[in-house]
Amino acid sequence: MKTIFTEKHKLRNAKTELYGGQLVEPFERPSRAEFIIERVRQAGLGAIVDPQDFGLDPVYKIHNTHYVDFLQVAWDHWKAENFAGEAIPTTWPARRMSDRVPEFIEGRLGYYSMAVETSISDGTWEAAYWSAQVALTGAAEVQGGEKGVFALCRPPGHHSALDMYGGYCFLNNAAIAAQSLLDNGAKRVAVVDVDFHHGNGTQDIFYERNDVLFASLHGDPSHAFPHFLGYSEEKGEGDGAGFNINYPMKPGTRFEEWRAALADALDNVRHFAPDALVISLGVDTFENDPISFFKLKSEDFLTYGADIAQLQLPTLFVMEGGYDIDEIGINTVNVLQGFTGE
Ligand code: SP5
Ligand code: ZN
Repeated sequence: MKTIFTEKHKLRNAKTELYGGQLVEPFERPSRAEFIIERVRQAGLGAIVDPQDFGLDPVYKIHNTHYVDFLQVAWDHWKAENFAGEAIPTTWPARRMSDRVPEFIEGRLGYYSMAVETSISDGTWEAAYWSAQVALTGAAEVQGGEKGVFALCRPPGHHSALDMYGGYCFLNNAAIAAQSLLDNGAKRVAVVDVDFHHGNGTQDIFYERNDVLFASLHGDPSHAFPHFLGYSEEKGEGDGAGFNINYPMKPGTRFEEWRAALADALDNVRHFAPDALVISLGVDTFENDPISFFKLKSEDFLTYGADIAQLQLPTLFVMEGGYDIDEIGINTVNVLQGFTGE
């Protein structure tokens, strides 16, 4: 299996995350991708390929221009204010407030964010741009006839929506890739999100559409980030009614139960009969993940990779979360090796 990867991910290197009332080193850090690519090499998974540059047009199919413009200048505007730390919002348009976009950077950060842990820092935009290009290159490889491709995206994407960042995500790489598959010949695409967290951005983006089936397995939002989306009664609207499927699961969920939810999701994919499958691949379902509460073991990742392969669909794996740095390479590559069966 080919891996699409660029060292440009390192440009995303924020120093601070607001966690438990303190500024800590971000969980979403450059070493994550370094450990994954090291394991890809060690396991002999296949060729490691640089992304092509598809420009911003495919990004604008998913995100609006005023949001993308904001991402490109946010750090410069923040820096111009001579604040001591990284760009972190402090105020939001909560219930019954105005939806106007403020001019001052603190107001803009609040307007465009869905969570505060994700500091914006120098290089964030460039890394996010290339992360989307990694996903787009993966989509092109899948359409070129590859059975399975690994887009080693960093930063991740599934919490990002039309005009919204947060949850360590800026551009929704999986959604951008799914749309590109559709724009280049696929009639239907399924996105299955196996990251521990609900893929709120991807759900939101495709909620009223029937050409993309979205299924997400995740920690019950009543107990887990992003807290405000991901309940089972969210099934899609309008043309999209019935094309959004959520599997929220309780703290302490083990592989047996998780695997049964995956089997149901994959049954729905089979019934949908898509031309291609995108897997939002987060390995924060691991038992030792520092911010999550599922109990998957390393060998379980191999097992479910093989379950996904049973669909026999052209499949693009898009990297999302996973924060246990020691095992992130093993767990991620286990899914891919389970898929290829090698
Ligand atoms: C892509 C991805 O996995 N994003 C996740 C972002 C989660 N950020 C908020 C984490 C808050 C965790 N609180 C957990 C308390 C555990 N004791
Ligand atoms: Zn996650």
